Amino acid sequence: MKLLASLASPYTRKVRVVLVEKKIEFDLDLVDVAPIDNAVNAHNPLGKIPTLILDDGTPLYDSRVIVEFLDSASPISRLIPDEKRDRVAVRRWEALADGVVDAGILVRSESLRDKKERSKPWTDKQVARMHRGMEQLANDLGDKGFCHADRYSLADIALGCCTGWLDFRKPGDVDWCARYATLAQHCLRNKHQRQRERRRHRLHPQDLQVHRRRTVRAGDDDAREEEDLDRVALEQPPDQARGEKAVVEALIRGERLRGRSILGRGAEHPHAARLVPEKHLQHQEVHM
Ligand SMILES: N[C@@H](CCC(=O)N[C@@H](CS)C(=O)NCC(=O)O)C(=O)O
Repeated sequence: MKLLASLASPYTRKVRVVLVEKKIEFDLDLVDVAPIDNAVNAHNPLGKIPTLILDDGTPLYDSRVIVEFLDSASPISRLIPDEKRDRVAVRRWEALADGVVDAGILVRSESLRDKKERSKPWTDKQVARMHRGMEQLANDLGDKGFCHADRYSLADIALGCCTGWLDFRKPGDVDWCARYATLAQHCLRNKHQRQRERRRHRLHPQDLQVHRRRTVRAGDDDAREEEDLDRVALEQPPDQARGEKAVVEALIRGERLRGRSILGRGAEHPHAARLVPEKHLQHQEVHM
């Protein structure tokens, strides 16, 4: 599958982190969505990124639909709970974090217009919306380690992409992470914890298994820091990646997995059974 993306896009980053957490292999195509005619229009009438193109050519958008698809496509690292109320709570975190980013993007776009064309009341309204959103996120987080139910979920990813982007672009010239320090700390804590987990499994950069191909270069140098974070997240041991890859590929093809039969070569995939217990392998289907 192929992700049409830009390295600086916070919504795309959310999808990239989910792909990495789910250990799903993908190609990354960097596209420039600024021109009226761009490479995304042919796949997504809205001309927006992220757009995910499945192996059969089906395009998926927007980021919330894509993450839902990816989470249901593989049982590895479930990020959206099954239980309805938990599910809604996690999706609400995502909606709020994305909503703050939506307002931040409007502020940034306005600031890029010619000075005499800018509207201060419009910018003020969006900045006020961002502050209300950040306050709500900070209140909801309190002193908890994770956004929802004491475990890492899509809510933590969405929050991390939100504060990461605010720190990167600083829309409205506000130092958002200094102002909402608990939110920034949550993201840093999560990032370091996940880096430690990967180190504990003795992962090295040369073990990188997810191949990233760039067919179009957007030339956004500002995004180098974003790329570094993903590079850390992309590390995983090769044998584990191979075992998981077999499972994930089968699931994405829509095959119903039963026990270990689809893996067949259990000995060649020592991690597959551990990572995907039989009870999880049953009744698994790709939901579109
Ligand atoms: N709600 C969408 C937002 C996507 C979005 O606005 N992406 C921006 C990049 S960060 C984009 O493609 N903008 C192009 C444009 O508006 O022309 C999602 O979650 O995927």
